Amino acid sequence: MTNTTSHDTFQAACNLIPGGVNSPVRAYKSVGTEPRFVARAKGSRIWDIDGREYVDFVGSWGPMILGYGYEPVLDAVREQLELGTSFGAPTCVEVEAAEAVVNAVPSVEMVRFVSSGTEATMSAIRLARGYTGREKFIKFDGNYHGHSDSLLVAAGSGVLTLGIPGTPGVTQGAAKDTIVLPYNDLDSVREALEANPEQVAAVILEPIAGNMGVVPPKPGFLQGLRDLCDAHGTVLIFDEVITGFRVALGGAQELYGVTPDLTTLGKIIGGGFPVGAFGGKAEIMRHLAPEGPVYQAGTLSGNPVAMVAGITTIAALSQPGVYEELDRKGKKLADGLCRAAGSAAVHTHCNRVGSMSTMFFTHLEVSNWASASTADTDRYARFFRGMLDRGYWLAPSQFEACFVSLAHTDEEIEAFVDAAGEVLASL
Ligand code: KE4
Repeated sequence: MTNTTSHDTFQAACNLIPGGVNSPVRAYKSVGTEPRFVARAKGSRIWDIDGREYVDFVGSWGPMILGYGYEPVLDAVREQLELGTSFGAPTCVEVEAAEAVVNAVPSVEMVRFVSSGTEATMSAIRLARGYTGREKFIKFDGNYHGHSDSLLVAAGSGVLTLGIPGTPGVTQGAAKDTIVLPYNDLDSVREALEANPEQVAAVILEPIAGNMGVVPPKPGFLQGLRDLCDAHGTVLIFDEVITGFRVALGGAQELYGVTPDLTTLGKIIGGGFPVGAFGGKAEIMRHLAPEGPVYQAGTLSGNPVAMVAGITTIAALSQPGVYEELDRKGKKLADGLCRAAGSAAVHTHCNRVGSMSTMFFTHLEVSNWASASTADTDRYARFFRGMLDRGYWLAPSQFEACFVSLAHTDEEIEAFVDAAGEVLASL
């Protein structure tokens, strides 16, 4: 591989990898420019192969909450590498990682590790179906739970109609049991459960949405779902792949005081290595093979390198004051951005929870997909390109979160806000 520029490498990549990337959002299609290829990262900074330096607010889509190359994580990984990278057999570090998750996340009495968030949510849905003997489940428009077939489903014509395939390759059969409802709309959930008595295995949601941009739950929404699921014998699943260990050590369920039956995790618990997990009530989890009849498996599940990275990351996040500091920095960034947009007379709406936030280019309050989708994505693309040129690495989509890490300094956040003010004024 002799290419030295992002442009040349991208051209070569496009001949070898579909779209030149291994995950679509990385191709920068929605922001109208070519992707920058990363050389390295450290702390809050990331460098591309062209030698350009950026302050990063993507954090590998969430995992890098401590900053890149956090030394204790690197030390733990180096030690494990010498012992072995994968055995396909049980190891003590998997038990230690399970204990760390059980101790931190209120709903989790038992946990199973997998290798991605997609595997975690796919498995949690199967487990809920096996546990209840029911086939339908409810998800919400604008929530993303990875790319398993039954979750790649678009809303049907009416809120009570079953889902339709969200992409070619997903069959009607795979989509027919998925009900897609508006986020933050408790009445639609009540209607769907009453219209499908004793048929709905689960309700799955992002307790704080991150995949339509950041959209917090409306007051009462999460508790309302808890009450409805209790009344209907439906399993409540919080997909905390983003929010787990992000907004609190115990995730959104700790922050809002609502406990689901199952929780899916990923990103942060792998400390940058491929990992996912699903856990919850022991009574439900014990239905999983080999203890119970619901099959689920994985060659690299509980990979020891990912486990030690996760254990070390969770230990660092367990220190006193960590989430207060993340919240302070997240507030500094989001408030600064909103002030800058106001000064530039650009209509935006900012949503934030802790160190995750999104500035939507719309004048509407954003509380679901219908309002999020009114955002001016062309204007976001121009903002993105302006910030990239000024050395700021943002999510290449309006409908993602901006993440602050413990490594970001106040000075970096202030400089970011100043640069944003310049770009916003030029839009
Ligand atoms: P993975 O299979 O990508 O590890 O996780 C899927 C997933 C599940 N649940 C939630 C709430 C998620 O946010 C994700 C994946 N997040 C996206 C970014 N929002 C990953 C980035 C990408 O697709 O490249």
